[in-house]
Amino acid sequence: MSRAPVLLFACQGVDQAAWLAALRRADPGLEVRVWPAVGDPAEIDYALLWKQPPGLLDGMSGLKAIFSMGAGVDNVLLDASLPAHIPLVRMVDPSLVAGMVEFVVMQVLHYHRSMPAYRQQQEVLHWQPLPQRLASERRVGLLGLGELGAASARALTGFGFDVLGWSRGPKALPGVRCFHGADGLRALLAQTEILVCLLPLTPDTSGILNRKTLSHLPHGAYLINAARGAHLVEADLLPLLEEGRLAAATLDVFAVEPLPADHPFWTHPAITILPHAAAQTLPQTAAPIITANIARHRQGQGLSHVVDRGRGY
Ligand code: NDP
Ligand code: OXD
Repeated sequence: MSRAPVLLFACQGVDQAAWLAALRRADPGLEVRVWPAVGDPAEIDYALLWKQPPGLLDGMSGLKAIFSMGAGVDNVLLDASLPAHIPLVRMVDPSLVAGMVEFVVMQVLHYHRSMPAYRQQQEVLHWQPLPQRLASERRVGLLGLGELGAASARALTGFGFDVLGWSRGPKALPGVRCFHGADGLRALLAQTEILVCLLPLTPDTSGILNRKTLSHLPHGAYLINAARGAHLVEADLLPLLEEGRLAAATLDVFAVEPLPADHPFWTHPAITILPHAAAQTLPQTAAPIITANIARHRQGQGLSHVVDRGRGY
């Protein structure tokens, strides 16, 4: 490729100006075209996608790699016409990982230190210290031990929590009780007081947070879903809260986003809602990661963080 490489930018719901400036800063030699101003489709070498319209890459005969702006590629893969032979690269960015670790630690501490109960007491002007538990006496279960799950596990063990983790294959992480497979999931859930979902959304994990699985949790457990809305069977959540199986839930992601105004989750006192903001891909750190990967590819080296299409993550 002797001409400047061309990157197609087709990302919805992001700060486009900030991204274009960051990509320009990261590699002034990269030509960035913003969809739908594609020009000659055959000239597109790389595509950066997020919630792109289906069929967008049709006719891009020179395409060499597809980049997902997010760590999760489920929305990019929704496009059935996405060329299967072109490598799909997901976002792995230490800043994104740090953002998720902050979020997980914040929410775990919120429940561990009884903040919902103190809030309720404040509302009725009630002054009453509640029993305080040691972190080592609190069992936190992480579903997913990848980039985000493993880093969250490390941070939580640093606080002294009793951390359990679940992955697809067997894993060994210092200070973490690791489980895998269907039996492993049941064993983890039975011991988990605060459950954090950091799984990719695949056919195997869709709906994994449902009445049957969550009923393995001890009474009064907490749920934090920072992965994808479709991991949770939403209709099962309210009964689980009413029965007390779950004491509260923090949800960052939803089956339909933005969460519709009439959705019952908005006003439920035991549900904390965030607008898919647990950890954002920031252009100032992510753009150089993408351009460095493109540069490596142009030098004939392999791309980093290519998705295994068979596994779906
Ligand atoms: P990784 O691919 O690094 O890790 C995925 C983990 O999930 C791995 O440990 C993997 O197991 C495990 N896993 C996958 N499938 C299964 C299964 N069927 N059973 C058990 N374990 C399974 O992903 P990341 O950590 O980078 O990201 C995880 C997800 O977080 C993303 O896919 C995205 O959906 C979500 N996310 C949400 C954000 C937000 O703001 N809310 C921001 C960024 C990401 P194994 O190790 O054995 O392969
Ligand atoms: C991601 C996300 O997958 O922001 O990176 O959800």
